[in-house]
Amino acid sequence: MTDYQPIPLEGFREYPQDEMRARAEAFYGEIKRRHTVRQISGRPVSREVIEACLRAAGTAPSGANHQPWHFAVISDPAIKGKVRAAAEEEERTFYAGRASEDWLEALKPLGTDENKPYLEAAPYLIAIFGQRRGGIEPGENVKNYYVTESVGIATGFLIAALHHAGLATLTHTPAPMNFLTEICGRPSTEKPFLLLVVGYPAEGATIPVHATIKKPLEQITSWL
Ligand code: IYR
Repeated sequence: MTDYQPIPLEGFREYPQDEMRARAEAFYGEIKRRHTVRQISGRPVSREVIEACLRAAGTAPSGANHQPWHFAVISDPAIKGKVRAAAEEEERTFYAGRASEDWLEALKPLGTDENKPYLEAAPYLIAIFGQRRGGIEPGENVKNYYVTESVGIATGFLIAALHHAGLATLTHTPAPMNFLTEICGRPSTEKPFLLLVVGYPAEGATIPVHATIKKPLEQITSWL
């Protein structure tokens, strides 16, 4: 690892107060239109757009800047089919009894079940992995830190970037997700974090009313 070497901060932009306020409100206005979409169309999406969004995700802060993430981008219909089959198998046991009564109760307003047609319909599935070991340089094998936090933040960036580009996403977390390691050919030092389904919303796509309820500021903050 190289020693500390400072260079000037160049990208930072300061805005006049009015503009700062307007930008903050504008961002909120845009991000609040994001919703998880469970009806995804098969309409193709350009790979360049996905690449740009992944580059944005890759700028996320991470423990010791090790960037402990891997994004396996699946567009091959045969692989999507395998993912769907494996995910639905897990989900069948989940909905048939592995999930607690409380959990199933909590899911009712979402209207989900064990059928996951979007795993085949969507143009892209992005399987996101956290790397327990790695480092920055290719081939490095040092310990990574705050892996879950880092991958979570990068995933947040990715979801925001895709929404900003005009695409819908669905965060899918079949439990357990170990089948993703094998299907994507990832090493056992990586842990599947989440499967992101990406595409355009299907014609007439709906969302649950439940999803529109966002806690007001007073409920999610305290100012000390
Ligand atoms: N993985 C299941 C169940 C599920 C769990 C939660 I927590 C959700 O917010 C949504 C679904 C499924 O995908 O159906």
